[in-house]
Amino acid sequence: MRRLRTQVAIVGAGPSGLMLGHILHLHGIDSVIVENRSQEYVVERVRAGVLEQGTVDLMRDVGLGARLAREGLRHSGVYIAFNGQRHHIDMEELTGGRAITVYGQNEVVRDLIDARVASGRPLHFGASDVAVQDIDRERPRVTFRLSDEEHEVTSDFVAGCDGFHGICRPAIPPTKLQTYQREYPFAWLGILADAAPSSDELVYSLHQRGFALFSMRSPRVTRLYLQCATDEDIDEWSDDRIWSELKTRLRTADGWELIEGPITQKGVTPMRSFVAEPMREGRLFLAGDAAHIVPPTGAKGLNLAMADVWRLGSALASYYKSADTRGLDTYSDRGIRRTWRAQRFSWWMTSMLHRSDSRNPFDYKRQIAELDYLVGSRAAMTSLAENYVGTEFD
Ligand code: RFL
Ligand code: PHB
Repeated sequence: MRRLRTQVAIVGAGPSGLMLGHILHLHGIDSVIVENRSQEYVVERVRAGVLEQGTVDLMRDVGLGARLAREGLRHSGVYIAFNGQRHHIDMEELTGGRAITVYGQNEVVRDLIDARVASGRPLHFGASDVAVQDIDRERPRVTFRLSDEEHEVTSDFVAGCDGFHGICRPAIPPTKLQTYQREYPFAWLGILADAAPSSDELVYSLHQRGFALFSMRSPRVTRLYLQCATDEDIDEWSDDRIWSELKTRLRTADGWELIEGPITQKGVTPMRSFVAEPMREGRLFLAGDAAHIVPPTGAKGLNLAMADVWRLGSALASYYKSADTRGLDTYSDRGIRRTWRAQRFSWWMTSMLHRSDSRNPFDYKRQIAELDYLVGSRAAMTSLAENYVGTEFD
């Protein structure tokens, strides 16, 4: 058995665990990061692509803004399409200068792993049997197995950054945790294609046949999504069928057309809303997807995770600097408030843009009326823009 001592034991090397480790490092606080997957898996996993202004600012403030500034694609607006028309929402103008940046979650993770390696602090991939113990005691522990050797990390605090299917949230006794959730009767089929983006900004579209989203990763790579069934069999979607469906759902009367290219990745993503309250039990703090899941239509998941670890990192820094526990004591309440704001927005975007009951045309007509109001009202567009670019981290 190898015994290690650290200040903060971090479970999970996704964006939240890695960013927390980096913030702590900048404050001279020691941490051990334990991840059950391989480094390659964590880096290659295709996920989010839209960074809020607050996330971009955080990357810059922690010294990781250079590649993001060079390679990230700043978008000052977004398109909403319905009834064959595309409507532009100028988010930058409506929010007094805020915007989003397209930069793959893979790239964020790559930058964070490079920074961790450069710091020389421990980061263990491929751990098995990860478990947390004694979260209500002075010295909580994380145990795991690495290359057949047992490890035990004794810490002051444990950060549960291990995503929705992790082991930290279930370590909290069910009597102390309240959960709220909602499943949606549809999913997303997502693809990556080696094709130049045919629009300079994202296009969210509601079509009679369902939702479609045009996004991108770089000047050479397009990312696209289609609403599909929750039990959709990806093998029934040939590349031709995917392109044909995307073209049908995204075509608009202004002549805008998709540029096709070889599909390099495809997958089906379920949609759910989930909140666990509180985000803290004893010396265990939950952050990111371990505490909450939003449907991807609002592009909020990664950004919520970043807001969590920004708060947690600052709270731990105050604690170690001056024994000030106020940040730790308010961590959960502040996070829950932000989470419900993001839930509300993500639910609203999702329900406005997806077809949930194709047999009854009432909802579709109502959704079209809502979209029509949205693109015709500066107040409504401002509300969307403020939420989409994200409020300041608080
Ligand atoms: P992650 O990324 O799930 O990382 C958790 C890490 O913990 C590891 N882990 C364990 N480690 C040790 N022991 C265990 N027992 C463990 N169990 C799990 C996992 O292997 C993993 O490495 O959570 P984190 O760090 O909180 O980050 C959250 C984000 O990944 C997530 O919210 C976003 O990807 C959501 N999301 C989007 N968010 C946005 O802000 N903008 C977007 O445009 C956006 N698009 C998306 C998305 C998520 C998607 N999918 C696939 C769910 C698009 C999609 C399709
Ligand atoms: C993406 O590019 O992957 C993406 C963009 C916007 C969303 C969700 C995902 O709302």
